[in-house]
Amino acid sequence: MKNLPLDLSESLRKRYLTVRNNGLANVFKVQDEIISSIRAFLKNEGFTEILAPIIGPVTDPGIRGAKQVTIDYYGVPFKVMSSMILYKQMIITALPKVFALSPNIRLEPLETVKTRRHLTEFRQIDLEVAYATCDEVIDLGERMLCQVIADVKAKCCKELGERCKTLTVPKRPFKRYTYKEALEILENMGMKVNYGEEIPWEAEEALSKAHMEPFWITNYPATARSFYYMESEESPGVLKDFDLVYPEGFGEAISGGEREYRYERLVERMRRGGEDPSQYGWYLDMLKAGIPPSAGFGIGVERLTRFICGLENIWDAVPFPKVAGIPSP
Ligand code: ASN
Repeated sequence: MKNLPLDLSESLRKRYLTVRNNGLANVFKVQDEIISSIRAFLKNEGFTEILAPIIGPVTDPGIRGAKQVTIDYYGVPFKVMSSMILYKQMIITALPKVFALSPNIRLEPLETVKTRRHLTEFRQIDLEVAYATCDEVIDLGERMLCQVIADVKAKCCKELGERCKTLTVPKRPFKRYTYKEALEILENMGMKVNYGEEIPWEAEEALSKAHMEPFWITNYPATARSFYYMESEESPGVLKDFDLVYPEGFGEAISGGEREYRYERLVERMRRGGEDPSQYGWYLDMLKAGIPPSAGFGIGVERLTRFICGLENIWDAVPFPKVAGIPSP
């Protein structure tokens, strides 16, 4: 890991000066095209864009060591959304294909500054499809990423500069590894990860560096992920879920999967994962009332921008960056 610039805190706190750097204006123009391209792609696929929630009684607990933010909502503790996953399961009862540009807050541990790909305030394009399988949304994710890269190359080559030459539209289908296979590759690279744990950031970055095209890691163990991913019937303890990892060291792009939608199974998963079901009032009431199965994913907008623009640091992929521990505007 390279050393961070000593003046990172200073330069983020003085964003009103550093935001004028020429390079950043180009990044934000590319970002504008990325968002337009995704919207056009998803509308063409029959998706409806909805407005994302910002606060609510509960939010996504599966945020890898980050802390949730709680606010006082008229005497009731409310969470600021860490992801809108629970709400996606609600809205697909009304609309079968939805997406939102969803703002999320996660108070990441201080050491995430060093990964150069963590922000405490970020946005994801979060989508969900009723009755879909993992394979279907994986296929959608591949086509979406290829379309966005093609559109950006066609429309923003000037803003991309040198990166326009090295950025290529990936070949489909992307490579797929199971979590177990990813652990074997890592072991051969001299990085041991114990089965059942989340793949640490450094290991994921090393795996990403060893690839020149994006690739999927599927079927994480239930112990590493949250209760809302569907467990495989054939291999209990293994999830029907996936991450997409960018190549060239850029790391995680997408997380998603098929959802557990059956009340009893979900409560059992919560208990196994150490979650207190009584904290999930409306969500469990909704499952009791009945919702359809679904699958979906979220793709981080700033990370996609970082990858497409070939940026070293995620804080250059957002106008008003919030990085762990730095109280910037
Ligand atoms: N957006 C992800 C999903 O759809 C969840 C997350 O952000 N943790 O599964």
